[in-house]
Amino acid sequence: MNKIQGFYYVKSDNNVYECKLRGILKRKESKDNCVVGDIVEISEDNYIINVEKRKNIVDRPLVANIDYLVIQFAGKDPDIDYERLNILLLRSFFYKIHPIIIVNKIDLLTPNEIDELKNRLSFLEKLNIKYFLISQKENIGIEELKAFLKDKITAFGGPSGVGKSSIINLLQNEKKLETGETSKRLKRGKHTTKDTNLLELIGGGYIIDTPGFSSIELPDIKDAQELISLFPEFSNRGDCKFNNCLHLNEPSCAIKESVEKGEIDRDRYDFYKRIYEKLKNERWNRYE
Ligand SMILES: Nc1nc2c(ncn2[C@@H]2O[C@H](COP(=O)(O)OP(=O)(O)OP(=O)(O)O)[C@@H](O)[C@H]2O)c(=O)[nH]1
Ligand SMILES: [Mg+2]
Ligand SMILES: [Zn+2]
Repeated sequence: MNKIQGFYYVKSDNNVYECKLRGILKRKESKDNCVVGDIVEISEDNYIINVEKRKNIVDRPLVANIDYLVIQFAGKDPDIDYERLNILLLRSFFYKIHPIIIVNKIDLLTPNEIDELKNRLSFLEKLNIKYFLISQKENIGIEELKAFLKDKITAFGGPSGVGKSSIINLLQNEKKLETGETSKRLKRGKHTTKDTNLLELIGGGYIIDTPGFSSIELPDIKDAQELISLFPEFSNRGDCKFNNCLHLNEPSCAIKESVEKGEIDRDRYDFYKRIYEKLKNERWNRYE
């Protein structure tokens, strides 16, 4: 479903229907009663009569039911920032968007460096997160990526200069995005994508290229238990001695034991502790 000036464009099979919103759905006077990405039911006379429950929704751009968040990095130039990768993962779990990792520019890596990279990324397999090692420049892994994103709504995020616009240009032909040289000295891209884009994929599906998905601001996590829930590898680990265990210094902690046994990645656990400290100091303690 797409919305342009009061009309809603509903795609069904291979047809697009120009629709209006049934009065009862407008009742709320709210801008999010029917948004891009919604799955809707339409009547014979082209009214939207029902909006299905959403699996997620984001604002700026206002889009619902995003299937994947691609978190993109480059193998080199710039190097992968793992802290940033973990923050983007945290954000995708918070917004309930399934994350996918892309490492682009693997043409710049030696076979040894590719092996090291796979090693560093192995924690993703434990989280059931798929990753793609690709090169836009040498056309490596692009077809597999295309097949994976077909018919899905995919948002792209990641630091500047990793080749997001370059990849997106390969996947869609609606509008070409500006790509820039990565500045050697500063290790960041020169031309930054600033505008909001919702682009149709060549084989079906949509891509969203919006700076918001690259943000590394911590989302509005309200307490420690919510933070813990954003670490999927912490679930189903058996019981800690204390049922409100924060998995920090408590005795008989199932999470710490899993870290010792190598079942939970230590870097991920250390990341958890850093974010816990940060949120505790900067947000949760403020009104105590
Ligand atoms: N070697 C190599 N360079 C690449 C590859 N893909 C993109 N680049 C280069 O990387 C630079 C940055 O690419 P962009 O597509 O502009 O990066 P971006 O992620 O969109 O950057 P922002 O819009 O600033 O967020 C450009 O000079 C590209 O030519 C690749 O696979 N290999
Ligand atoms: Mg760009
Ligand atoms: Zn514990």
